[in-house]
Amino acid sequence: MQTEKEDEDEASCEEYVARSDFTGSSTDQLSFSRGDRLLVHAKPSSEWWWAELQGVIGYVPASYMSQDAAGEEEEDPSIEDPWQDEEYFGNYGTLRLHLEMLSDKSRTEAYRQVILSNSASLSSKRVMDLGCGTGIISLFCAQLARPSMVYAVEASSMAEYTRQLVKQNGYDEVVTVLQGRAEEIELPEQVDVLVSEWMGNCLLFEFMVESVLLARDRWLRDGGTMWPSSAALTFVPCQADSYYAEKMAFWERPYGLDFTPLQPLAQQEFFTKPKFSHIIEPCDCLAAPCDVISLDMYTLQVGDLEEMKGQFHFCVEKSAVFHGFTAWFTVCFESLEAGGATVELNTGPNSGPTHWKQTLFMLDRPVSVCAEDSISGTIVLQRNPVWRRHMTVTLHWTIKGSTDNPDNSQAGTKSFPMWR
Ligand code: GJV
Repeated sequence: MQTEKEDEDEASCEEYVARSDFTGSSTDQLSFSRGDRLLVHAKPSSEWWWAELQGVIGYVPASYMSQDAAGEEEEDPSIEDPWQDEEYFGNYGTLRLHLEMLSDKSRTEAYRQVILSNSASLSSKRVMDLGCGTGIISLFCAQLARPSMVYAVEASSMAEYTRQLVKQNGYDEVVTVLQGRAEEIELPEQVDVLVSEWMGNCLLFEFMVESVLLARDRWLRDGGTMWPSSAALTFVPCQADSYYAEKMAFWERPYGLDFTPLQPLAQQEFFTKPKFSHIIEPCDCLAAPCDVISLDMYTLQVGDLEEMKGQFHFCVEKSAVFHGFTAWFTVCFESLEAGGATVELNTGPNSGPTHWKQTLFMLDRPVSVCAEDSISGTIVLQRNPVWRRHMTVTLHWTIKGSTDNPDNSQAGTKSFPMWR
């Protein structure tokens, strides 16, 4: 295969310019600097290309490559907005996503509960609701408490309707809708409480949390309250029999024919990226879940988001086929009163369903594990340096057979782009 490629006409290579620095994490990946010109020989997947730099060949992440006209990379109009705001806020300007979020009872009731259980303390407080959407949290504040002012900030065109909803419900004295990016709007004063529903799939995807941190540093008074106050990403090794059967085992003998040559393609197509919208049953968990990343919303810094690392150690509880890992998140809302009850929104399999569901990371090959085996390793969430709402989740794991099962030891590693 390799030699055939080399025989190919030089003209089949394309020149690309690196958009930013990259350090390869294995021997078959190239390292390069922003502005380097690379010759791309092949594009075996949409994420990883086979490229050449100064005579050295290796894999490069496709998202770092830009096909600029020579020398124009500094101000190339083809470099899209790395936040993809037009598309992002365009989507939030329609009802589809708001309907999904408002129909999510666990989510919406959790925020309602936070307001309700703090209603006395919210009296005369100034609140900012960042990314208010249709304004539901701001409306709960006005309906259930007596804040002095709620600033409802929304960048999408939904803000125009939110203003109408506020008026229609008679709360326009309390709720002020500000249309614009939270990073750009001006408030007349700082606030006592910054509330936002910013969590994405696998907690961080979309990176709306960055907007929340920037608003915190600018608009939250010293000693003010963040809602949520903390967040955690939880991981568990799991079986995923039906998903595996549907996408991979299917090719073994459909209609009495051997379709297994398609399995590598199936792996590439279905298991390269995580599966959003997975629903894991508690019985699919092979061990007790473990928090791999914890965020303190008071101390977290924007720079911390570039790379977040965590560790896990699981003790397998039953013999099963280990297909992958499932992730979900929990956020906590501390009380405004010392000693007051904390409200929690848990999106895991032992809590009520939410529109986030769970996120499944499939291994390339399932592994049979037994009770008492251990699965330990690390997780790294690497924010995409170009596409700021995206990230790559890299997992390293080691399975150690128990003393009864010492042969069952192996290690693996896999990187999952979400999505770029
Ligand atoms: N400024 C203003 N509104 C925003 C911003 C921002 N920086 N970022 C997102 N929104 N939990 N993953 C708005 C967005 O338009 C949408 O209405 C809402 O916040 C997203 C909330 C749910 N998304 C999420």
